Amino acid sequence: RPDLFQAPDYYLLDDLLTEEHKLVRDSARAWVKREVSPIIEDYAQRAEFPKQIIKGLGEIGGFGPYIPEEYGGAGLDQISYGLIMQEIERGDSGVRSTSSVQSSLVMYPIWKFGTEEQRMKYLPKLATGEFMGCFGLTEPDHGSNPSGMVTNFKDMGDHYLLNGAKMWISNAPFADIAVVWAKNEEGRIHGLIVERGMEGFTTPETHNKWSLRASATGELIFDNVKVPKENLLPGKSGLGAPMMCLDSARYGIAWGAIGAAMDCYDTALRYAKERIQFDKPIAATQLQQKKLAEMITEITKAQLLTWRLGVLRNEGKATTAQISMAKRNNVDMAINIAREARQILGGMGITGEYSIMRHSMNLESVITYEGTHDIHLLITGADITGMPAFK
Ligand code: TGC
Ligand code: FAD
Repeated sequence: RPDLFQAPDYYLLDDLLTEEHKLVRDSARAWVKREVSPIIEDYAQRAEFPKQIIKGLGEIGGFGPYIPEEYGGAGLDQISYGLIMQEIERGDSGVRSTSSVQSSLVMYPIWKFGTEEQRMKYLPKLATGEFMGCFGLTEPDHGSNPSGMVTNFKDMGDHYLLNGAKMWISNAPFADIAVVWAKNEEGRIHGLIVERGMEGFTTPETHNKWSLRASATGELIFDNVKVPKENLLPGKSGLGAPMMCLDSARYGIAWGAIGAAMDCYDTALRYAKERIQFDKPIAATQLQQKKLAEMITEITKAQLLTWRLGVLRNEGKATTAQISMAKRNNVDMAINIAREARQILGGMGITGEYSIMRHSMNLESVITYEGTHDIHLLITGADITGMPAFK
């Protein structure tokens, strides 16, 4: 019932937002209600990404919300960026994935580490969705530990020769460009822009996912791909470069997860008020009230945590560990709410008539990608003890 959606705002958080924040959020919300919610279940069932929404995603600031306007971005602050992610993920985590990847994993590294020529060539077209991008960090044998990657490139004088493979790459099957992280002959990680059509570059799709079905996932295979030298991102090398992109994307996911949780809570609350069993609404029973009361409590805590993180990001003060805490907490919160909300709907909860089961399955990917639930706990552990347990 997307027409009936209301965002829970139990602690009057709207008072902390500017008029611009509310305008940006409300436009994104209206667009999601109109363009995403009515069609997304069907696309998820068919395991297909709805390409017709790309233009609209660009128009609501879903591609590069905080990238400066001179490069085609929306030039917004971090809270607006977060609110856009929240509204998109209220519709579907897979659509938010496309937005996160394009914004924080493709546009951000080109903006931060690219040359002026690279920025002008790619960013305006990425901002409108004329170009779509993907981000290749994960490999078949190196997921949580990307520094072990084996994808590599050699300097051949007038070009680089790229070999290797990336796995689990969102948007890969249809992306026009890929920002790929690979090691040079000295073992140093660099970012390269690989374009569709380069000989030896293929992007086979990953099928049979039970999660994020409306998002296209694939591999990136590099078999002696000749990459022009001007496609190397010169501004930063080492694992820190992709990690900076992840900081930005994980921050957006922390907001996005709240959107998925809000939609589950809202749907469950409405259903519980209307569903009559034993001659009264199930919302009048203590057990269902416990579930709903705990949901709104957890959503409210996540909203406050994330709003504060947004302020810190605006001030340039948010640390990687603070972002990890929010990503981990909020996705875990959302997945638990999805599970409880599904139960409130009884048998109806397992159908595609309602969005909850789709959110629940989607969140299984969200809790794994961009650093697993465990890895984010270990990042917090390393931060507070100074003793990284993953070494
Ligand atoms: P570690 O020794 O900690 O660091 C290596 C070097 O990197 C630097 N660094 C950072 N620099 C800037 N910003 C950050 N956030 C940084 N984090 C690390 C660090 O200072 C160091 O620099 P230097 O000069 O001393 O060499 O690295 P480690 O190898 O021990 O790994 C740490 C660990 C495990 C936390 C990290 O590798 C990690 O986060 N792993 C999880 C992997 C992950 O998140 N992959 C995501 C792939 S992309 C994706 O999932 C997209 S999903 C699609 C969607 O978003 O919708
Ligand atoms: P592994 O690293 O093998 O982890 C398996 C388990 O071991 C996990 O539970 C993990 O927490 C645990 N574990 C690992 N190390 C430790 C440790 N030191 N201590 C304790 N436990 C540990 N990647 C990209 O680069 N680009 C993308 O666009 C992208 N999109 C994705 C889309 C989807 C739908 C999915 C599912 C994944 C995507 N990924 C992408 C990959 C994602 O980032 C990885 O799946 C994730 O980082 C985990 O890596 P892994 O799957 O290899 O699991």
